[in-house]
Amino acid sequence: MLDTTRIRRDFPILSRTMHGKPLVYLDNAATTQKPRQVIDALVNYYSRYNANIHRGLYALAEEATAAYEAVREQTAQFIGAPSARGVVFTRNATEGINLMANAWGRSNLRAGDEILLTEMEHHSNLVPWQLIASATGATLKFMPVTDDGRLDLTVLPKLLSPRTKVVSVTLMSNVLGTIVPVQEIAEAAHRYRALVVIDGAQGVPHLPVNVQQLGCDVLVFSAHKMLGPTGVGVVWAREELLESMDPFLGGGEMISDVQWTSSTWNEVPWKFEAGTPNIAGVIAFGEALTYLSRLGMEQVRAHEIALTAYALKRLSSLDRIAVYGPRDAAARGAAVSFNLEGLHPHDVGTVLDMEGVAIRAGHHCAKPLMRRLGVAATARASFYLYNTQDEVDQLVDALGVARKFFDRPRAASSVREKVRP
Ligand code: C6P
Repeated sequence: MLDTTRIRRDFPILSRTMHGKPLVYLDNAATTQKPRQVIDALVNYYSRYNANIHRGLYALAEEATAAYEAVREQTAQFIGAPSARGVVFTRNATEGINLMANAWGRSNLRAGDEILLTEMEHHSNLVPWQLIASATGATLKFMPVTDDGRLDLTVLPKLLSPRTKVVSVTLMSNVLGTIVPVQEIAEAAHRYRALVVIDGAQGVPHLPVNVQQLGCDVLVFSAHKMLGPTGVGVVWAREELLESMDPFLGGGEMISDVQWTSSTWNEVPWKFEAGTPNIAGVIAFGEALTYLSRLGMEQVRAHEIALTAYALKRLSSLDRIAVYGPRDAAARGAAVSFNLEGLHPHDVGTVLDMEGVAIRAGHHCAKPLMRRLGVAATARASFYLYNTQDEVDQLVDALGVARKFFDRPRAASSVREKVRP
């Protein structure tokens, strides 16, 4: 069991108040808070060994390079990758998927080929594929979502064919919380020799992940959703796959030699890291990985299952509420979307904010999924390792305040004017 009292002491922001109330931060699917170990690592880098990496021949630069490259090793270990040479640092998960869609898609997709996605993808795992499809003539197909928010795998055999060149799926939905059986999908896709890309932006921060067990070719995720700083993403890909791909971005560091009219490329993974990377961010991400590994991802997962089960029970007991996604906490992650009947989720979010509770309200960058669910937007509470049952109770109490507030017509219209002129 996680000792949340102790954990919370590591997160300075969690002792803040908002509008005079203790901050209840429940927007972890958007970004998580940072422990002081991560914040200290940023300060320490800039105050003690700030230098550009891979370039300088002096000790300071070597220190920075060693610290940066050590996090590549650590990242590989964290996801069970066979070697750090498959780990590429990007700005975020979005850039990672764009890297794959461009660097792999440009030379491997042509008219008549198919890209298979799911109906629960975030725009980041949809728009890059739309762009490369329109550039190459490939087409997009989608695995459907069931009414209870799972993937309908019964149609997978019909969707896969020799035309399927890439299957790119989320490991966990940022709206429904659904955990996708990517291992099963990867096995089926590989029978057709399709490339399997996993969007781990929500999955990697919350589940124990081993790329060799998942059987994927590529795993993409963001540091900022797992205690790390913003501006750091990871693409892990099989080394021979990276070797076979042309670069995505051109510039310094990614070359072996440059002539006036042509260039040759650096070895992987550096071939994909053009320009000065987020050195401080990557080094601080190492502290986030250390923090998570010290707690243990199995423990993090167990904590979130218990908290999600409690949240689902409390939310479902409210009147006039629709809760989306699987009801079984063991089949889902800790992002819980809901709507209070008759209330716009933005209004709910505004009243909750006044109560100190931070949630996200909107389409969650998953507009096609919103249409599939028949809604324009949802409210979403998403939990992490420092959240507690008390905070779930505060969320539910704040929802009660919102309900009461909007059930009084005059008060409701005045807040609506304030929040949505
Ligand atoms: N979802 C949310 O509030 P970036 O922005 O590149 O770090 O992550 C993109 C991304 C990709 N895939 C999934 C499944 C995601 O949930 C996200 C980010 C945030 O749900 C911000 S929109």
